[in-house]
Amino acid sequence: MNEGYLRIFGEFDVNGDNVLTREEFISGLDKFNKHLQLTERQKIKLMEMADKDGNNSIDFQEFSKLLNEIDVAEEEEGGFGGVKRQGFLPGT
Ligand SMILES: [Ca+2]
Ligand SMILES: [Ca+2]
Repeated sequence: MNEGYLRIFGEFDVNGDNVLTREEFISGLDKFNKHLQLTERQKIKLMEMADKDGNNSIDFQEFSKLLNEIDVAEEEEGGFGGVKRQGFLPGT
């Protein structure tokens, strides 16, 4: 269990039911968007990346997988390279 991821998940999960709806995910991203500068399209793409089983909601398992993928993608693409450094993800 990654406590840092759990903390971020909690920030996204406004109503505390341990599942992120599409709305919670998108508005969660918006909270950090001043750093990330994601377009609407990128946000939807992230949502689709995160939602592995395609049920339009994101549970913690899916969420932490997404964060792992972002970690991995950091070096390859550089697109989310600033995510961790700018405080979106806590230091591990
Ligand atoms: Ca929720
Ligand atoms: Ca899902």
